[in-house]
Amino acid sequence: MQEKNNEKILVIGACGQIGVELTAALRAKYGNENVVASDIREESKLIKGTGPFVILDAMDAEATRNLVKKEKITTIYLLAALLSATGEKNPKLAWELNMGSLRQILDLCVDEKIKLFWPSSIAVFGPTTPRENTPQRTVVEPTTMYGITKYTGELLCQYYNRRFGLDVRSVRYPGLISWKSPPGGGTTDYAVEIFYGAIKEKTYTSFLSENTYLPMMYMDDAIRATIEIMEAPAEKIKSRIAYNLSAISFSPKEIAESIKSQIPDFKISYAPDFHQPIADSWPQSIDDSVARADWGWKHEYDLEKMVADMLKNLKEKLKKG
Ligand code: AKB
Repeated sequence: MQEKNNEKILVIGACGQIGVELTAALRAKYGNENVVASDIREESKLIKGTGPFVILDAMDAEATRNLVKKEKITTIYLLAALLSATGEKNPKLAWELNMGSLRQILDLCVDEKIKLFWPSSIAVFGPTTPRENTPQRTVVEPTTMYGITKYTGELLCQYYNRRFGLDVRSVRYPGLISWKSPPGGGTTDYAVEIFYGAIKEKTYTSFLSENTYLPMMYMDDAIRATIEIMEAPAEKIKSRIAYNLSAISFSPKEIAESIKSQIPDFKISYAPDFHQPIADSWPQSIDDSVARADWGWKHEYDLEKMVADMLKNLKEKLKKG
């Protein structure tokens, strides 16, 4: 159901894995014309024709400011980023894009009194962090450039909130699993690729070893969490450092077994590569009790429910071609 209010939203990075689904969810809620989608890439066919779209480089402060003023934007979701695996291939660009976009948008949001969502990640944690049920507040020494940008970003967001009163909110996404739009450049991407392999070829070679446990979440839960934290009353957002967010934790072997229960002749093999040390530096599971207590976060999808939904929807999508 559409909500009547004066929200005018800008999604930056709207053609990425999260962006296309978040844009669609926000448009369904706030009205198509009230959600401006933007990306440096051409418009994704998944959102084409559903509302306004603008080509925008998230590092271009002047163009962003002009757009925000022209459209009278009240809320920004800044999703443009280089993820962990791509970030290790190009650490300089990861720093420039992830930090450059955030800095300019934080300043813009202060000037124009805009509310901001900026995603963090489990990548803020490192090998010295407790790996199981990682608490909200713990040792944070990331070893990837992506993780370094995410933790620096968290500190910046907290600084802008304390210093300038900016209403900026953030969560630490785990690996996100979705069928509508593919992920790009993450260490957790195997958990999406495996479904394509299972449906198309009944086989998949995992770039992570069989017992590599990582925190994961189905996209439906992630989108709901994003909108819920943004809609929560400000007094409930007690932490302006990103909230731990959790749903499922599994290994390649476990997800393969779950897929096998529906595709019995599916076979998985393992060829760990440069992604493995990144995964090994991250937590295996996350304690998100603070998000649950502060703004009522609750996940809906467990492994079985997620696998069933992925297989059903991805099979239909691939059939349509
Ligand atoms: C990645 O693997 O880089 C991302 C993340 C966990 O933030 N999916």
